[in-house]
Amino acid sequence: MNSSLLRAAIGALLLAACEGPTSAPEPAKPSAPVAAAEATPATVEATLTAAPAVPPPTGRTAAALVRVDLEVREVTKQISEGVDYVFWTYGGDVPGKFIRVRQGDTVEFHMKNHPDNKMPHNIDLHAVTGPGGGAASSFTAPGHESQFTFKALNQGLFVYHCATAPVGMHIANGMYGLILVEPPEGLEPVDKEFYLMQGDFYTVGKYREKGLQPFDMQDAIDENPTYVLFNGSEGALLGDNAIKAKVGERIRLFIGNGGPNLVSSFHVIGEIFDRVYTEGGSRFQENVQTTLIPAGGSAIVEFKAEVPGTYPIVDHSIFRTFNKGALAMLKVEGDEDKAIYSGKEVDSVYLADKAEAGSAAAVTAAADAKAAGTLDKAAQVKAGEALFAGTCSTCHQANGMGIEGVFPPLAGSEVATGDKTRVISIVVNGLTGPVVVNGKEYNSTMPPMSQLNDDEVANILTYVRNSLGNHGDVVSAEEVAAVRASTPRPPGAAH
Ligand code: HEC
Ligand SMILES: [Cu+2]
Repeated sequence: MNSSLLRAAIGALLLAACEGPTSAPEPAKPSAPVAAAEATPATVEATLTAAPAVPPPTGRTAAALVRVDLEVREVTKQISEGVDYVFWTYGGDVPGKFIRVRQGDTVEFHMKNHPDNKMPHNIDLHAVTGPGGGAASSFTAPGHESQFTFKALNQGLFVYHCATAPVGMHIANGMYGLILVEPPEGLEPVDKEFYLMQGDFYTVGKYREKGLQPFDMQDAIDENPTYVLFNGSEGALLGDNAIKAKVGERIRLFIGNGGPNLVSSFHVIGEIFDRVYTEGGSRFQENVQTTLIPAGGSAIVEFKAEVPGTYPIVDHSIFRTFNKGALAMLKVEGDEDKAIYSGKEVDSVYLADKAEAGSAAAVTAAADAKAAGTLDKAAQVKAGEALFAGTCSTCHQANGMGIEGVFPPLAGSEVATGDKTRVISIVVNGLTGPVVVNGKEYNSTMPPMSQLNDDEVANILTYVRNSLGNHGDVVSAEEVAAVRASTPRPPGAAH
């Protein structure tokens, strides 16, 4: 089954359902006597949405009794292309369902723990005033349901999360979400609202190492994540899943940080936040570039889309974006405004290997074929081409011709097509000093590319040896692993 396709389809459906302009709270109907409504508040079922969709405004001017039904599911899903992880979720996805209520509402909370689950779970909502935020009252064994009630005393954007021991592990597996308590008068209407939540993940395998990856407790204790992600999967908000808006629209992002460990330096490349409700509170700061979101905290950011283009959404602790997956995209469509921006697209600089549409699919196809034992040269070349575009092409150029006197060509290069061990070693360990390529001398430095995993190096080199005018053989991940194990990395290189 193609889970990313399914995901995209579900995302599109949800988005379509909630994309309309949000409306101001409707005035109370004259036929509803206010005094009576206060005595016995109306009972309403909360509309819950999966990210990036946000439920519509409550539209109410009086308190209500709001029923929330949330089911915990332990599910195996994709964390990165070709990489699976067992997530523990509120409602089937990471982050959990978005809950929207109004200040003064009484919330009747029902939590189910699906019978197929293995673990007990509970919920601590930061919007609750009371011991444990509901944690003790909501402790639920698999196949059971529990219920508790709280009054939403304070307005704001609050995180909720599991607080069952080991707490860090439950959160690291994706057990968090957001609950918005609207002010009595509602939030100012905007054109688009989206739900994003950052989290850090810890796997036994390296970043993008394929297959089902177990949780790594030691890395979690050391606060050394393998992945830092928006909405629980690398690519959850990339390509076709990007959030979308039109020029002129006002956009509101509800952003949470589930942690468990890292604080987020939340930033949208190419935008300035007109308003930030820092830490999800009721006051806003204006004209902000980057806002800090604590683990177990949130922010509401608002801005207007003035110029069309693709806007990368990142954690500006930037290695997390390029090497751990903390990247989402906002696509803005509409007319250029050359007075604000000249119009030259610079997306590829920031999007690296995500710039090429469909590139990830080729990498997954190769990973699937490898797992099935049917990997062939053609699949490796395809995957390698996509990966080459995101790493090697910066210097050796997309056509592999290099730049004379600076970066040697890989096309027609004897080194690139020669001894396998040597060329693998150049990629994982780098190269410094004079080399002669196609009769021209180069004397520079290529940094080690050892952050790439064995599959990635194998596919890139198979591509290099079989295209760009070269005709050669296949390089396997096992051959890369052998060279990695038997050669020393220069100081400072990734392991
Ligand atoms: C930051 C720029 C840069 C990047 C990125 C880069 N290289 Fe290089 N590469 C160089 C330079 C510079 C040299 C020549 C080094 C010297 O003068 O000793 C080189 C040399 C080489 C050589 C040996 C010379 C030849 O052309 O046969 C190979 C093979 C090679 N690179 C492959 C790759 C591959 C594959 C990647 C992507 C995984 C890559 N390089 C990424 C800059 C880069
Ligand atoms: Cu839990």
